[in-house]
Amino acid sequence: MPSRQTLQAFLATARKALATPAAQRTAPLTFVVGNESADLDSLSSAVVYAYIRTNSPPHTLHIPLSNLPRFDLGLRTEMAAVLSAAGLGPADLLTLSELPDLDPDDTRWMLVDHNCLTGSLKKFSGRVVGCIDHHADEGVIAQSVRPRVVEPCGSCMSLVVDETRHAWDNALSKEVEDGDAAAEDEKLAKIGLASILSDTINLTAKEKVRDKDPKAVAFLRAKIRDPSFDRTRYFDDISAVKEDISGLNFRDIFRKDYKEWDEAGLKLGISCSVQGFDYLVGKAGGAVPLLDDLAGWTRERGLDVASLMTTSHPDDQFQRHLLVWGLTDEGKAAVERFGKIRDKLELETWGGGALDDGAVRGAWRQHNLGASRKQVAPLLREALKKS
Ligand SMILES: *[C@@H]1O[C@H](CO)[C@@H](O)[C@H](O)[C@H]1NC(C)=O
Ligand SMILES: *[C@@H]1O[C@H](CO)[C@@H](O)[C@H](O)[C@H]1NC(C)=O
Ligand SMILES: [Mn+2]
Repeated sequence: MPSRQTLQAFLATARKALATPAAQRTAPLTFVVGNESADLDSLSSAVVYAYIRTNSPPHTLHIPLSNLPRFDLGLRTEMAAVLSAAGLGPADLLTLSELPDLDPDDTRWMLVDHNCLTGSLKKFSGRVVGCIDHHADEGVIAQSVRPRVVEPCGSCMSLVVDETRHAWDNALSKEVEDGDAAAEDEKLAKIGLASILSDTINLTAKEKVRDKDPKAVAFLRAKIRDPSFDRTRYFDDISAVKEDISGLNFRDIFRKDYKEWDEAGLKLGISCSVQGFDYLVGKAGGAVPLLDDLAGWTRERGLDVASLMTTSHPDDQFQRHLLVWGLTDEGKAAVERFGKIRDKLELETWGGGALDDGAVRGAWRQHNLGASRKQVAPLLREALKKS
């Protein structure tokens, strides 16, 4: 029976393959890449799928690529925590920073957690050979590629597990070179479990969870033989890391989960934070230093309107906070227009007006808890339009 590498040795092999000069390569490089949002689901789906496929016939090396620059990997603290539970670290992953300038013809791409290549990877769009994703199908990828699994599910990882279930069992029945097979399987299962539990809030997010989520969780859980492993504690640990931004500076907090739009010639940027205004003001040492840091970020991005949205759960009560700031003359006018269309967000001045200036900057507790950035961004973009 052929053997397989440990997860760490596999990642080292992938790195070596990427560094091999084109003239010495005998076959195209096959990549597995996730969404440019580079969240836990994307990063870990790429690693898990690549490992299973590489260890299944026809044993083509699949290189898992993290869809972000190496510098930004440091912001993905939850991924670092999950890797560490598997005895790995961020240094084991490959990022866009290690991707050489490749001729698209020398490559093949398997997409996970998205179904349309973006950014610097767009030039490889003609070389997509497969896709597993839980976002809406943009219809860009040929119907003929295999696998082509694009369907709603709590986590893309659940679809990866479902699709590779048999390959998984066959691949993992092989002995491991320089390692213990059962231990390696546990590592892989833990990486898989993390994103499913995280994306589905421990399988409780009813509107997101589909049949394949609990099925994948049961499948992965059964591979973990460590009697001390406690699924709930694992979920709690990942959640705690996700919300721990104490080690980040404010620029990193503002760019960790950041999106930008150009609308009517104006630039809007919205940062999301997993800690509320109370925490952020406390961390900054006051409202003024917090606003100074935010102003620095808005200057760096050249924004007309900046927004900061937060989620938090003081005393187990879920809260949303929202700050909107008009920075240029046109941005200030947009914030004024926002004042007329923001009713549905059910806003109440936050902290007695500690972060408000009463005109071009408002900060509120948002009582409409259903409105995430997906709902708030269109309102702000509407306000940017001069009418
Ligand atoms: C990437 O993920 C985000 C958030 O999960 C989603 O909104 C977006 O559509 C995805 N991108 C693609 C190209 O599928
Ligand atoms: C997570 O789900 C498990 C199984 O349903 C349950 O026993 C546990 O209490 C849940 N934990 C949390 C923190 O929600
Ligand atoms: Mn996802």
